Amino acid sequence: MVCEPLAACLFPNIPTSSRADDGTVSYECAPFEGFTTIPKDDEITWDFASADVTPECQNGVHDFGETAVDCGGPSCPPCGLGEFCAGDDDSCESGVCLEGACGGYELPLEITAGTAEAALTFDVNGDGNDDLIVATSSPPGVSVLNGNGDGTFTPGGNYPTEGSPSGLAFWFMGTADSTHDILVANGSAGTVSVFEGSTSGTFTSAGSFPAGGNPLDVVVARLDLSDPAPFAVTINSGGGFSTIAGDASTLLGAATVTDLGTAFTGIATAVQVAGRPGIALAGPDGARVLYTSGASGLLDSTAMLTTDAASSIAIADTNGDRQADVIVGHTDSAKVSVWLGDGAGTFTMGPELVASMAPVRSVARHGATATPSTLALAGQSLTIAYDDGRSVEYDLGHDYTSIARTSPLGEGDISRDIYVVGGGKVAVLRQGYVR
Ligand SMILES: [Ca+2]
Ligand SMILES: [Ca+2]
Ligand SMILES: [Ca+2]
Repeated sequence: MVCEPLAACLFPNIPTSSRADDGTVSYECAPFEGFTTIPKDDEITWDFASADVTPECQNGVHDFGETAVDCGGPSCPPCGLGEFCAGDDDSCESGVCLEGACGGYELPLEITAGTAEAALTFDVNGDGNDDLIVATSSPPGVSVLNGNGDGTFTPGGNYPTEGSPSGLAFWFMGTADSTHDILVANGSAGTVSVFEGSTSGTFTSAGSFPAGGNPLDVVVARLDLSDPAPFAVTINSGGGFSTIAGDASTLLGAATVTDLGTAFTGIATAVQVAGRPGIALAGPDGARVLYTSGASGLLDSTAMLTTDAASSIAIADTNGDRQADVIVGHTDSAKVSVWLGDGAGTFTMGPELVASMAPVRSVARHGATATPSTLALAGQSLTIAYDDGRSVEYDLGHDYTSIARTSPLGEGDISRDIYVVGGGKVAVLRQGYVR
């Protein structure tokens, strides 16, 4: 096989012809070379002199029309999750071939991360690789893990906080530089910490502010249409939620507590109703959207979505009509419900996605792939429900509690990979072979 001078090697570098009768295997580029964008101009034929095997499904050789070694193709058993499938659904046990991999992702890669409770992911140091910001409960603080680009991470900085950190958010409207600042919900300490990012990937504490309760999670929202200043919004373990006004660089310290008589467990932001901002809340009484009806009122209108007990909530436009929809994870059943917004405050029930047999713990939207999907974490599995109707379930082997936020606006992931966190671990599901 001659690699044309202007053609880059493809990844994975699979053989371009099946094993010939004389025991040779031809590759597009040198085997084991891996991905490169450098053009090749030499014909390379690797001679496996001792290779005297009959093409078949179980010979350890990629032959016989298989899509990966000993699986896929017209004659061999389908391939497992994460194996190469060449765009052929029928070559996958899961029935889903996306981005070149069965299921669309490689098998989950587990990272032990102290007492990790929550995580954000973005490229904090600008090297092009996702990094992880992990909230740890013991000792209370935030740890940075710098991604190496291959699913592994190198420890970065550690930044102490207080209490029992359990939620993280991007403070995306923070300082005027292009770095991402972060907020930490410090649980039992009753505070929210602010950390200012830098282009080198380090953070500086910008103070700790009373939350008006013990915050489980925090989001950042621009709530007042007449004022661009952001607010931190927390859900509190004792019930209700708090809003803390901020300015261009940090929080201002005065929390306003709203007690709706229920203890919310999930919060999401960036709902727009009639062009006005809002938040979405999930709890044992169901899921609702709170939004601002007037130019200057704060969250004075409510749209109830469902009274079924809900654990988690996410916001994204799931049907492409440019109106925010709400994704709800349920606790009494293993379902995920989608509520389609009309942009004027009415949400109608859309598709229902069954996640697994266990209560749903966390939902998220993942939009950074060719086929967008809705993610649901339930029991020890992550279900990826693609918009084209296909879905696939990954066994994670651990009770993860949440899907890491990757988008400052909370409008669906901007990272190609998927991160789940909880109980001292982080797992990375790396996107298939399109890299
Ligand atoms: Ca084979
Ligand atoms: Ca990075
Ligand atoms: Ca929509």
